Amino acid sequence: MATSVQRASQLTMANLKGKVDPDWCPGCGDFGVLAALQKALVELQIPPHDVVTISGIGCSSNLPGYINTYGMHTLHGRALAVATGLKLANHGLTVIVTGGDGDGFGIGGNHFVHSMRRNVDLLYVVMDNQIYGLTTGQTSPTSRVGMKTKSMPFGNIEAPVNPISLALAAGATFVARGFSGEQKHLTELIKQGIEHKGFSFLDVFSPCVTYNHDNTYQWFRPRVKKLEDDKAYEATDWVAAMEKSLVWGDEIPIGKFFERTDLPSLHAAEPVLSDGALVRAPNRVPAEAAQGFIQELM
Ligand SMILES: Cc1ncc(C[n+]2csc(CCOP(=O)(O)OP(=O)(O)O)c2C)c(N)n1
Ligand code: SF4
Ligand SMILES: [Mg+2]
Repeated sequence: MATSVQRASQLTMANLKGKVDPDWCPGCGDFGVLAALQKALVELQIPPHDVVTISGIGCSSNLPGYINTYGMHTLHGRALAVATGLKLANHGLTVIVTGGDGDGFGIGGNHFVHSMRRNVDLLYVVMDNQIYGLTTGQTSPTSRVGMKTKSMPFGNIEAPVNPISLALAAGATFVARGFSGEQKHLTELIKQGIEHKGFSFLDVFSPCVTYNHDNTYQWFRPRVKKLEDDKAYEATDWVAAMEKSLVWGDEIPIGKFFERTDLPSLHAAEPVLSDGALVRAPNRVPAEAAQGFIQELM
């Protein structure tokens, strides 16, 4: 039985509450993602000072302000680049990147592909609402063909990105899909993604109740089917995962599509980091030279 001292040091949901409350629209799917992320950190008992939450720009990208961890709200589409630098500087930290479909698959598409190819050890959670929410309802890279938005009032004419197929093709070593309306399931996927050593990609259906009237909770609920309920499905089979990633319609799979654990993450493959985290390494630049650099940048 835990003593009162042990209990006091236990991480709780209250410890992870941010200094400001979310200003998301009532009913926004992002509330469910934030709650699942906090729950996952509590269940894994990872202290807030060991976690950094990094985002780009968008409604979803406001998340780091609403959780009590270290955090950075960076530029539109640039969160993964910042997160890669951070992980290489201090690989002891748990790095979680959050953002939207526009942020991650549009303007940030290049970083998305290359971070997966490099197997950077972080969890990337995309709150995929198939629309640009923050900028009040334009077509995004995951909007369905025919969807009418402010930027395409006669209907979207562009084929959407399939984030799961793209992640598999780019070499992500953990690929999953969740739904904000399936809290327990989502929490489990986040936990697995955090614990995976390498790039974990988690695409989450997170309905925008204000601007996307096509892909609503009511639309998703009868369609989402958990991969875990299919006992024959093996998440170690890349070809099977690729086939599953193409399933979309009356049935939409959620859950873990794929995981492999045989590849080193970027920091583990980097010989310079084999002696420990860069931030703890002795400074190899002579003091005078360092002063020179600092002066130049001032
Ligand atoms: C370089 C740059 N281009 C465009 C914008 C405008 N902008 C801000 S958020 C956003 C899209 C947001 O959509 P998404 O990433 O899907 O996030 P959501 O708001 O839906 O959560 C855009 C185009 C910007 N802030 N910076
Ligand atoms: S506009 Fe959409 S994505 Fe943004 S907070 Fe409102 S419901 Fe959420
Ligand atoms: Mg969006």
